[in-house]
Amino acid sequence: MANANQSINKFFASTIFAGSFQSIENIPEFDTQIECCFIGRSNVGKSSIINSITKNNKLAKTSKTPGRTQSINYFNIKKKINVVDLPGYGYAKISKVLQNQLSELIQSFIKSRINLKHVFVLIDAKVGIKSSDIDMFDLINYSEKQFSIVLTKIDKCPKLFIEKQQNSLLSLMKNYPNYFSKIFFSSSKTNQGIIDVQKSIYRISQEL
Ligand SMILES: Nc1nc2c(ncn2[C@@H]2O[C@H](COP(=O)(O)OP(=O)(O)OP(=O)(O)O)[C@@H](O)[C@H]2O)c(=O)[nH]1
Ligand SMILES: [Mg+2]
Repeated sequence: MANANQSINKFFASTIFAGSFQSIENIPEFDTQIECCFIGRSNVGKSSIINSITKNNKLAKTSKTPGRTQSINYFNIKKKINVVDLPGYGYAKISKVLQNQLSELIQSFIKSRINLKHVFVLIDAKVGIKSSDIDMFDLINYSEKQFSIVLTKIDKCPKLFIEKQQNSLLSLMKNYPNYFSKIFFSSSKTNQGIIDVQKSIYRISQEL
């Protein structure tokens, strides 16, 4: 087991930044075709989880202030898979125009990326599900993409509370029987659950 985890860490340690794009049209044709992405409300920990899975705190830019990531950021792992960090949705403090622009960008990304194999939807364990998350589940479902949920920042919540969140999410996921795969539990602070997300991405990278 320790060896398996070591080789997983080695795989992720070779992640490189592959570009930042303001629009879908600007994304080049990469040699690496397979991709997966992290989406979620602003400040949920999308950029942080990229740094945690790659064990490189300088890779993705994180911030205490919501609305940090405003472009589409590509990270390439061993020419096998691209992992994509997207802007957050549902952040009320930026202008309505920018909110709509970012939301359009996320939506068109999910709809149009043919080789997008898996969408990880991040939900802050303490905050739970919001209507903007449900809009995203509907969009992913409509776009016929496989997805998982990652409950983030579990270091901030008691175990029982996390179990409650899990149960209500599982009940909601009955609406998405074809595309929902599973729930992950993670903390970028303590590294809990990060190995499970790594293994999942590794598996996706090996799919033909
Ligand atoms: N306690 C705790 N804090 C976290 C965790 N993950 C992220 N944070 C903090 O949450 C804040 C937001 O993290 P980001 O990774 O920038 O969030 P994001 O989803 O990329 O945010 P946007 O790019 O603005 O949409 C930062 O202050 C992080 O340090 C976690 O697992 N536990
Ligand atoms: Mg970010």
